[in-house]
Amino acid sequence: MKVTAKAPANIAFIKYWGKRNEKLRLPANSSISMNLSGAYTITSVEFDPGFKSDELFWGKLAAGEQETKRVSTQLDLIRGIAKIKTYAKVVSKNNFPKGAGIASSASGFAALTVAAASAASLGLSEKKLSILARIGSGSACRSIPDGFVEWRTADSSAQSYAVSLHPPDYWDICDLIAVVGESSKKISSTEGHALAESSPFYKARIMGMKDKVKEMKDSLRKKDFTKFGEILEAEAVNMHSVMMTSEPPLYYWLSQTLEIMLAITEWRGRGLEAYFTIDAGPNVHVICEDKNVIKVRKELSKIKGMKNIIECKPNVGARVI
Ligand code: 2P0
Repeated sequence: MKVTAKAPANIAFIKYWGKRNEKLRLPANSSISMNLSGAYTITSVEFDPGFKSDELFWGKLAAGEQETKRVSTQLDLIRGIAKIKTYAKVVSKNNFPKGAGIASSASGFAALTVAAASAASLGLSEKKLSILARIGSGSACRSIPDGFVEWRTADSSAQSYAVSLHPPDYWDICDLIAVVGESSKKISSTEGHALAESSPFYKARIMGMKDKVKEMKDSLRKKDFTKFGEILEAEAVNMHSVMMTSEPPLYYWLSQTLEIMLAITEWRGRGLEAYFTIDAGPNVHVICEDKNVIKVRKELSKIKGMKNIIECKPNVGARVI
């Protein structure tokens, strides 16, 4: 049976960086994110008794051995639950650059999990799908539920999954992704997570996380955009401080990244309210209220080296299409 699913990338407001269990991808702390309308993966999975092995394609292009192996491991989880041994052909497409810090593994593993579970005729709950997606790639569990999402940390796999805090139409905010670098990162997020503990700042980061998650949830509940933005920026810089001080250090920013961060601060000084956050890459997610999208876009397009601006509204989670 062949099934196609679509899953959004998500932007973390409170980040996942560091794991308490690497194999199960149990995060060191809870995280909060928003699913994105403008950045998604569409994946089809076809199980066929005639196939001799799992095959993965990026559109028409056959994927490399390592990527195919990671996808096969995820399919094994689904096959284990469905009690089948059938191999699959997987065809996946993103509408945005892969591996450049725009959460392609999140949308990718969420779409793969939903498509494969459905193709194997498993009627799994959102919770179960989120747990399975998490084992494929941590941040993928947040691309399963709708809208604004919390992924809870826990000691056991069965307790660590993502839930929707608010639906997509809850808040009229927008994420303008300022794309300044499109090349794949040299050190994967999985490798990066493993380095987090080597930073002298990591312990302090984790100690403050519970309060920060609570404050972020409060600001969402109150729709307090200023408070939300302050927490958002401080959190992004906090995570990147850990990245830059790990051994070896991870520098994800380009000169344009800092240029945009400084520009946003300057806009606020003259009354245009927007805030930044940055994942494991050089691209800057600029969050503003809908009423300011046109102005923010105009300011962003003045910045040299801007390759693309991807406009994203809050979105639903992964779905069979
Ligand atoms: C996040 N990132 O919360 C953080 C912010 C990047 C920076 O989750 O090893 O690809 O597959 O579980 O999910 C990127 O890490 O790592 C990530 P794995 P993942 O969105």
